[in-house]
Formats: sequence, C-alpha cells, structure tokens
Amino acid sequence: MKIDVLTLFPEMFAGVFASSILGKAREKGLVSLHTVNFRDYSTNKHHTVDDAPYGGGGGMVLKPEPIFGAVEAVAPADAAVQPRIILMCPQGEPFSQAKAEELAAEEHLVFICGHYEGYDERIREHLVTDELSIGDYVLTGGELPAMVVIDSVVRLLPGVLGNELSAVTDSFSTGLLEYPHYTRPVKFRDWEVPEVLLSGHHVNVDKWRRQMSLRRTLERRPDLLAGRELSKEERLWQEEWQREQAERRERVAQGSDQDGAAGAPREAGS
Ligand code: 9D3
Repeated sequence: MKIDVLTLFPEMFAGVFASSILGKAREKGLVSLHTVNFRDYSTNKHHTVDDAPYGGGGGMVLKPEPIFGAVEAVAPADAAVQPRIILMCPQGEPFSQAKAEELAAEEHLVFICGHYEGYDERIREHLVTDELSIGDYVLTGGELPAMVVIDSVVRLLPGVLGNELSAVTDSFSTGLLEYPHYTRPVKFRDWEVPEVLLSGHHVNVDKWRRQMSLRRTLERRPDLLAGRELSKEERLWQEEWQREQAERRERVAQGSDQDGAAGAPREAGS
C-alpha cells in the first residue's frame, strides 16, 4: 500500500512513521509512507496556501490550487490505480474499525490535513472521495487524526502484525470489549488474581472471560450490543448481574452495606 499525506507540517509525521509497527511495516516493504508539503504547489509568488473567504467573515480558507497540484503530483490522472483521497475535517464521517478495514483493501491512500482554516468547497466537490473525523472533540489540525487513521489501517495489512490472527480478534471486530488480563505476581499489594485464572480449568477460564467481556460491554459500551442478539446463556448472566446490582443498591439505600463506597466491584458500575 502507498500512503501520501498532504500537510503544511510534515515534521509532525517523522516520529510516528519511523516508530515500532509502522517503521517495521515500511522496512518490510508492506507500506510506503510519504509526506508532501502542499505549500510547494502554491501558484503565487508568496507561496500562500490560504486566503480570505468570499462573502466576508473571519478565518482563512485553504485555496484549491496547492491541494489539487499536490494530489495530481502524487496521483497522475493516467495512473493505473486511482487513490482514495481522504479529507481530514471535523465535519467528516466518524472514523470506525469498519472504515479502517475498507481503507486497508485499497492500493493507494492520499490524506489531506488542514489547520484551523476551512477548505475551499471545490476541493470537497471535485477532488475528495472521503471526509473523515476521528471524533467529537476539537484539535488544532488534521495531522493527528491522519496519523490515527494510518496507524489503524496499516496494522491491518497482511504481514504487518506478527500474529496474523490478532487483527481479527480485536474487540471492535468481535463486537465485545476485552476481558480483564492478569500476570505475575499472584498477589500485588493486597490485590489477588481471580482464583479461576489459577485453576488450570480451561472451560471455567473461558466462561469467566466471556462473562467479563459481556459484562464490561453492557456496563461501558451498551451501544456496541445494539445490533447483536444475546444468547440464552448471556441473557441469564445479564439477569443475574442485574439482580446483584439491585441488591447492592438496596443495601446502600438501607445504609447497611458493610464495606461502604468501595464495596461494590468497580465493574458493577453506577
Ligand atoms: C469554527 C469551527 N471549527 C470546526 C469545529 C473550526 C475548526 C477547528 C479545528 C476547523 C478545524 C480544526 C482542526 N481539526 C481538524 O482538522 C480535524 C479534526 C478534529 O478537530 N477533531 C476530530 N477529527 C478531526 S479530523 C480533522
């Protein structure tokens, strides 16, 4: 896969592109990553990339010429494969694992990153194929979001992760959050590893992990379960946890909970 990033701040990408998984993917030739400073494609003598908005108002707008020029340099019109051209912007489609999987199937991706300025609408209308946001919070530019998307896409490419299976067993692919993990020592400070994990009873371990995954998902991210039917077993577990939670609430209301605010396991939620 080939990835080009159009940005006024190419130095922001150096560390991320060189480090750990992305660096190794590059060394193995599984991905080529390049930044392009689209100021180099400005068509005026002061190399400006933005200008005041027609119609007035504050802020600046990124001009079309530098962006079109940079995209046409990395993706000539006669190239065999035409890239996905991805505009990073707060108004974009919310990025997701499904989108990462979709982009991982492409040969060539081009990311366009801006700062505070808006984009001339003709960039959206006549150049861009996708608009992406990474979530509802305000950042100073599209560079960090582009790095997030690139990281999540590249790790899905065949050969990038040591274990070819790890990408498909991710929680966002299975639809459930991960169960809790423990390692040595069996007792740290006063806190012990759950007995079942030490038992060597694989059937019980597996059941406990499936319970913890489901319970965490119900408590923290019920939205992930929206399009998924619970099995008979899972419904029974859920009913049991709801009963336990109701009993705990009752004890707290009566003021008779023995161990106070810390008594209920954190996992039990509000
Ligand atoms: C005045 C309206 N603002 C839009 C919410 C202007 C504005 C603020 C910040 C325009 C761009 C930015 C910089 N952010 C991005 O370019 C960006 C972003 C983000 O801020 N959050 C989540 N995903 C993304 S993708 C690109």
